Amino acid sequence: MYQLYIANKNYSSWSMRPWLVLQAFQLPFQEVMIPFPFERNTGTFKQEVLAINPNGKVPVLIDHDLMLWDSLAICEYLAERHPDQHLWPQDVRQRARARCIAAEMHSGFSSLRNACGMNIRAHLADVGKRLWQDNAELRQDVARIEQIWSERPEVNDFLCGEFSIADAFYAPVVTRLMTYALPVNESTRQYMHTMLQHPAMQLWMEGALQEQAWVNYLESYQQQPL
Ligand SMILES: N[C@@H](CCC(=O)N[C@@H](CS)C(=O)NCC(=O)O)C(=O)O
Repeated sequence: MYQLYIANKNYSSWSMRPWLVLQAFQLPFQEVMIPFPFERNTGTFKQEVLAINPNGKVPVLIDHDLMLWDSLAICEYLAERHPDQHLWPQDVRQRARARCIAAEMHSGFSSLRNACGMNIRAHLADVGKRLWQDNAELRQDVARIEQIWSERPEVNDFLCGEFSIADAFYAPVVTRLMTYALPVNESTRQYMHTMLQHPAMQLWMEGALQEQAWVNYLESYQQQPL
């Protein structure tokens, strides 16, 4: 049984990725939630994470005495440990593509990530409209994502055919496009629909919507409701 340490489902996009992989492939795991504090650098979040991971971040996967602290490395490890489950696509060309696009997400799209933080329960269409007008780099990030998504094998497919680690890496983008109501094309909307039908995606989003915690430093666009 693995243990996966995560932060709030509403906000923690890096936690979401390996969680979706574990859940989608029904690998045995126990979720351990360490919620973000109300304000940055307050509360016990950092101490609790540092107690298991010197890098001070989540997600963290524990497998007996092995501790892994990076979302992509965690997914690679799970793929190695469960080769029959095909966490990466079976086809060698799709597998290579899946690795490229997961790596591109892991190391890029900083404008989208910075301007449109994941916030599943929020509705920030007005903010999204303003950002879309003012932020050319955000528009470029979304255009590149739409290009990647449009190259999936069939319009009703996941990014590289069957659901894979690549889809888990783009899952937080699906929620961001909804939260900020960014303008996207028909093919993108179809992929979002495919992802939103996935039971693991639905489970994570239900969990996010049930959370009550307000993390002030991740809510730059709205005030805490009274
Ligand atoms: N490259 C890391 C990024 C992990 C990361 O930035 N995690 C955030 C949560 S989504 C975190 O722990 N932030 C807490 C902090 O920086 O204090 C990964 O892919 O796992």
